[in-house]
Amino acid sequence: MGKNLTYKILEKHLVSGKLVEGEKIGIKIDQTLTQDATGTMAFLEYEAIGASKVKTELSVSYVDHNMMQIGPENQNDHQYLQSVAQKTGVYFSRAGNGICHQVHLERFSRPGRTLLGSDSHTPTSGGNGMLAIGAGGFNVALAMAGEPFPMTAPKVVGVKLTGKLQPWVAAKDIILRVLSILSTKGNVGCIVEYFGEGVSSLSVPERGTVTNMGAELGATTSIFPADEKSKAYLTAQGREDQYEPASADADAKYSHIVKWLHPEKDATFIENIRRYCPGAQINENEKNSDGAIQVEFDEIHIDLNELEPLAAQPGSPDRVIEVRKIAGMTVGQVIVGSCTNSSYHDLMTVSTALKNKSVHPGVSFAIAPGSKQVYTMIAKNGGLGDLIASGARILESACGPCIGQGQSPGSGVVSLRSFNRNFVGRSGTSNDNVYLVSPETAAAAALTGKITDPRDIGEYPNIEWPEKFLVDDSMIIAPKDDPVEVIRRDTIGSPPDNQPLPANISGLVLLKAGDKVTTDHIMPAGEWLKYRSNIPAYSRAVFVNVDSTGHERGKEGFDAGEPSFHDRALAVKKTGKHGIIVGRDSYAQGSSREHAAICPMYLGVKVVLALAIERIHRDNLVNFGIVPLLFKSETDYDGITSGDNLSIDDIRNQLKPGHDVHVINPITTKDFYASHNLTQTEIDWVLAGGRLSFIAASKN
Ligand code: MIC
Ligand code: SF4
Repeated sequence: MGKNLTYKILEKHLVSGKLVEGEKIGIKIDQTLTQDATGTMAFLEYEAIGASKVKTELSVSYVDHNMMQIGPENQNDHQYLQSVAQKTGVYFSRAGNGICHQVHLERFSRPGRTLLGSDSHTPTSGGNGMLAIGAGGFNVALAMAGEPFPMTAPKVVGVKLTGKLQPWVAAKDIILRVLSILSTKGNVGCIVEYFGEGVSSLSVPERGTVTNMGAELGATTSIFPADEKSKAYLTAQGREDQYEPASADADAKYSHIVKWLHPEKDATFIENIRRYCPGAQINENEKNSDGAIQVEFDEIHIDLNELEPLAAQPGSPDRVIEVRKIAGMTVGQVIVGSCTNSSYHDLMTVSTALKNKSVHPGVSFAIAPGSKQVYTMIAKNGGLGDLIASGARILESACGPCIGQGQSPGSGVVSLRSFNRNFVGRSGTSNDNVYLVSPETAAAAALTGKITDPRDIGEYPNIEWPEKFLVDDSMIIAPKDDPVEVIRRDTIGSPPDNQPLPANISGLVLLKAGDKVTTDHIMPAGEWLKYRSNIPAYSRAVFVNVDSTGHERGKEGFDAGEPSFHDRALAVKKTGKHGIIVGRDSYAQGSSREHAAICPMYLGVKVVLALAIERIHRDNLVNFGIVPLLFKSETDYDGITSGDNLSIDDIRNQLKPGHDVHVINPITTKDFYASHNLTQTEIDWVLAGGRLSFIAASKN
């Protein structure tokens, strides 16, 4: 039986374990990337474990998130990162050089290699045949120190592409279609692999858009083969010597996927599985205790000829709808940028569509090119001038509005963005209304002031890819061998510190949240982002926009009068009790930010209990000594109320691989068993109070 590309790359990088679906394995990491918002903590941790020069083939530290510089914090972080990169043998991409994923794809991605990045959109480089995985900063610090990356040998979801994208239909529409089938839930432990003749019509940056937003599926990563298109891309980047073909065998097998979906709540996903997965079985009679039915399929098939412009409606990237079905809605803001869609092709398509025309008077239209390379090229060829002439607001090459760093929309204003996430409030406006669309659909709305199917605005620009990109790496500083003094100013804190797990948990439920809590809910970015290198300061932001019953600020039921999570948690900590967070399905989806574990840890949280916890967050909890427990049924979740006391007696001995943990509510005397999927090694880390404490204890 032939092998898929994922398993071929894993096989070459396997350091420990058996390469069998579901088994725990360790893989060698060839490259790492960090960005400034997660990187300061990652480098503080790297220093704390006593590592010196990195052991990877290549590690790059980017500055792209914390760019506003209101107060001294951001530049203090930048200078710390630049100096520590020099000291540790890491390349440093300066502020202004572009968004980490776009720059990494352009300048460093290599087919067949592995990449670990402290950012959930690291899979962007999967567009160039890499196995590129997002992780918490501590895992990346360990990879820089030469440690293998622990993961579960994945299920591989095969997505077969046929045909060719039609005018005005874009790569963004491919990934939105995939999200409309797989949803953001239930894909933990999967890698999505694209194959089929339709792949060859897509350029590497287009593939990068698809693998980038694959992060929204909650999958480990997504990957395309490396082929003639990859060779042409690397040649145009002056890196033809780094090309190697990488693809699945012709008779490769993909995994059999089984999902549990709710017949009513998940009706659209079930319908799309029926439509796009040949031979799918919808086992209506196979119901679990929560009323979900079993859905099985082998491959997803998407005919690019038939694809049409799509949009993700506000709240979640999987609320996908055809653009024509929402056409006519008044739009107040349009932004093209972010690591998903800010390539040369994206910007030139928009610029050509807007050439000699004016942005609609009701629309605030902004662009943020993904890299200095893209920016310089559109500046030199006149594309930027056309955008300025049309009325576009020009932003710097950085994450910017994607993470609530400026351009927050007005209350309830419809904002169309070429980004990858539209969680409520992420834009910086609590009652925002953000739709995720392709740059093509964004351009159409910028012109008409309404959601518009781009196929209705006229001739398609058909931008040619350049034979040579403008290569100028002067903003990437190579590490030096000379001794370097690390610049550590007063706003830079210390790496997190924790105590061993107590003998008994005597806890209080600080928050009972519902489904799909994102890391943006746990640790908001926006105005708080500048505190990433200072845990006490940043911990004031934990769940700051959510009340104890999980209601979001700006939504009905939100109790603005109750003390903040931070204050409630510290009050509980003072009494000697432990904090517990309760979540439902898909807890902590989204970003890789390990602060969503570190700051709750700092506030005394010892246990997170949920129906399902997303992969990166689960690993972050373990790394920082918080026990990730799983409800075995919705009834147990339903039985808990915010403010409940929960005890776990003798937790240190109860935690054994494959053994359930007994949770007691001493007041209602309701008790239940919760499961976990920790290995013995992970249990040892949790018992020590996290990996930093574990490493420190093993040195003594
Ligand atoms: C995001 O898109 O949410 C971020 C900001 O890039 C995060 C990383 C972070 O929180 O710093 C991510 O995707 O991992
Ligand atoms: Fe930056 Fe947004 Fe991409 Fe995250 S998703 S790396 S914030 S552009």
